[in-house]
Amino acid sequence: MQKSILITGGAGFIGSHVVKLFATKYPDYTIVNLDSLTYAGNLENLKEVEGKDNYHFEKVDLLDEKGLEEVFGKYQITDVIHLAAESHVDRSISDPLAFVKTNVIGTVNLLNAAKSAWEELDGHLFYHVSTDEVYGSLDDGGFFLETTPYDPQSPYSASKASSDHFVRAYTNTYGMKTVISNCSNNYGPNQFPEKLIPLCINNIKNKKSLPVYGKGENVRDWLYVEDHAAAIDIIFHQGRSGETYNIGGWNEWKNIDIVTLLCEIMDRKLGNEKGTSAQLISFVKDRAGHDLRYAIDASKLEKELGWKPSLQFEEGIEKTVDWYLSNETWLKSVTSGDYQNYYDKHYE
Ligand code: NAD
Ligand code: TDX
Repeated sequence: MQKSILITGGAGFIGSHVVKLFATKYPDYTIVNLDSLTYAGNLENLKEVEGKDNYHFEKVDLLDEKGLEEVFGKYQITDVIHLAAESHVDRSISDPLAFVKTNVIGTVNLLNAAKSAWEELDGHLFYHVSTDEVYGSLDDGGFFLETTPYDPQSPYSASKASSDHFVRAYTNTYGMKTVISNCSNNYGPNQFPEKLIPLCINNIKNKKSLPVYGKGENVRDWLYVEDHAAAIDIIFHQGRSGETYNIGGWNEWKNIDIVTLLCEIMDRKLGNEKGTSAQLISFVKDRAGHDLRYAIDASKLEKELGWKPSLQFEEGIEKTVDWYLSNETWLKSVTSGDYQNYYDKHYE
């Protein structure tokens, strides 16, 4: 059967890299990007594939059951890669219900649309892209394994954990073929500047303070976004149905060390005197319920499917800074209007 893949959230950060990879690498596949274009969705992220014969965009909300059904019918969708979500932890703290709606109800709507469209469930795959945050916080050392019990701590991670459970329930109850991957923190081009790395790059550029939550001691495991997209490609094609795969970069950093590194890189690139940007660092009120440490053990994916991160962090972060510095129009457009309101309310 000719593949016609529905990629949800394809106008967002990670989704746009997945859409670009699939539409370019697999010209025989039909790629349908379904996205409601929230504040985080931006068709500018997809300029490279716009106009390609095998690429289509549908502006549909996951809460619109009829709209989902129509897209499945119109393109005879054979498989789903589901990335659309509300993705920012801080926003989930101020508006948890929005996360229940999109991440939980939206995912169940999508599972239902797939189940009704696929008369025979065999031969179709529903791939759910999830996060390491479902496992909770590693306060006493160790790594997250695929068998680590779920222990979500924020409204965001609780909503993602719930959606993972629904995906598994559709396999167990209805026999739908599904796969889930849980990835660590992504960074790279096109990330919305509410997240730590692009927020700091943008603020250094504009000589604004760099808000570090608490003491900056929290640890995250960072992966370049194209390496995540490459892992999704491998898991989509070779992953075993019903399985979970953890994706991570073996690359743990304390927040304060990342912010300091960004200051050093930006000083060099902007021709500033050493130490200029570090003066912008400001320790602010901690995030409520802030998870201390995430760290992924990605051995299963590496051993079973042969995936490996391709970029060292130092190289990836240079590429990322270069991208933001040379895409000023993109950065300006996403940081105007609503972003300013969000920023002022959240940080001032
Ligand atoms: P993002 O916020 O950049 O993009 C989300 C996209 O989903 C946007 O294009 C938005 O318009 C769309 N969307 C939101 N609500 C929708 C709705 N109701 N209907 C249709 N479209 C909707 O997110 P991201 O950082 O690219 O994350 C993508 C996925 O990967 C998410 O499921 C997230 O949980 C997961 N994830 C992200 C990271 C990370 O570090 N960013 C790490 C692991 C997993
Ligand atoms: O202004 C800030 N100051 C700060 O100290 C922001 C925005 C963040 N932080 C801290 C909080 C975290 O410890 O930096 C760390 C990274 O924060 P985010 O970029 O908001 O990412 P995080 O909360 O770790 O979640 C991300 O990784 C997992 C994504 O947003 C999720 O979608 C993904 O599932």
